[in-house]
Amino acid sequence: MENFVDLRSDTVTRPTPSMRQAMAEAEVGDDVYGEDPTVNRLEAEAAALLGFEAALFVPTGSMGNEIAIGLHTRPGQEVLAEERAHVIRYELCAMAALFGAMPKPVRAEDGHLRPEHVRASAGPRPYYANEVGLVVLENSANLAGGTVQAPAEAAAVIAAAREAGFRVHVDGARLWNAAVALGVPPAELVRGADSVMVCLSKGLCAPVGSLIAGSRGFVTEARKLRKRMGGGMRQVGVLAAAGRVALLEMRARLGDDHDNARRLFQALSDCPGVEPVPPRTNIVVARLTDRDAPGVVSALRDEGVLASAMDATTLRLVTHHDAPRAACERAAEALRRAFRGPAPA
Ligand code: TLP
Repeated sequence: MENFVDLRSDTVTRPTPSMRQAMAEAEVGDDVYGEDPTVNRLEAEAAALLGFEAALFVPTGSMGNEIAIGLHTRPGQEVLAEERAHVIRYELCAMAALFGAMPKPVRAEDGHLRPEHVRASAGPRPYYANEVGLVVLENSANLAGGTVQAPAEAAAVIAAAREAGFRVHVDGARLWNAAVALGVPPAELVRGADSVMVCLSKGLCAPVGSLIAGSRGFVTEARKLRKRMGGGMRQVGVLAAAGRVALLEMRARLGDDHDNARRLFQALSDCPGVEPVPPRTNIVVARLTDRDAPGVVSALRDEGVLASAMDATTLRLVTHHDAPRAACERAAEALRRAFRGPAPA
């Protein structure tokens, strides 16, 4: 993939030189015994940054989301989320397969649930009607085009969920991008929620790792469930060291990725048959009106650009640290070339 501009995802980012150095020098211990000082530091720093009592290092964002779902629901309950949410589309039905929970997908054009979506599932109901246990918010909302939910909007939907007696988990895989785009501290986006999952291994470039944060009691239970799922790790300070660099050094530059996403949006806006969503963060999603997305992905590949087809008609490009301005400008030119000429019949 060396000669390609790889815009499939920000998950393709590689650890930076300072991460590799921190990894080589990391102080470690057995984290199942709670004795890895680097992990303990990372967890404390993340909890403080997110405004929660405690946090837990987990191998992946998916495991973090599923641990939260497992702890916040009982078997037979529903999980209310926007229909394109990662927990609904990309976690292999883990909530059902592992915890007996059923997704309750609802559509919100910009990917963000509103209080009315929550209220529609609340209130008195006969004992034989399905019951929601948990609301999952996603900020930024990946498949909606990296859209962001501002603090007041998040607070309103969280308050509605509280009033209805539902728990709230935030999938903040890219909470950092949302916070930078909105110019607010990350904690303001999750205030009042029961838990949040954040990723270190996407735009922040760490090789591995996510965190879930919540109350001390939640994190105690999360630690047990992580172990039950086979996620108890030993001298994992080697990875947490890269995660600390991610948290401390890599958030400040995310605005560059957002600028580059706007450049790609401009290029796509000039292309026939393409309806891109104006990006607020590092994700550009476009609906294709007269071509199929896999065909466009392969035409772009021939031009040296890697993109993703999220479904038959949705193209996604994600900007990140390893695709700097010049690479994104090349990609913008490639987009213009790929869409030139008539659409295939
Ligand atoms: N998203 C990946 C793919 O799985 C789609 C990507 O390329 O965007 N929540 C959100 C909102 C995510 O976008 C992702 C990864 C996850 C959770 C899961 O994180 P991992 O891959 O660490 O399990």
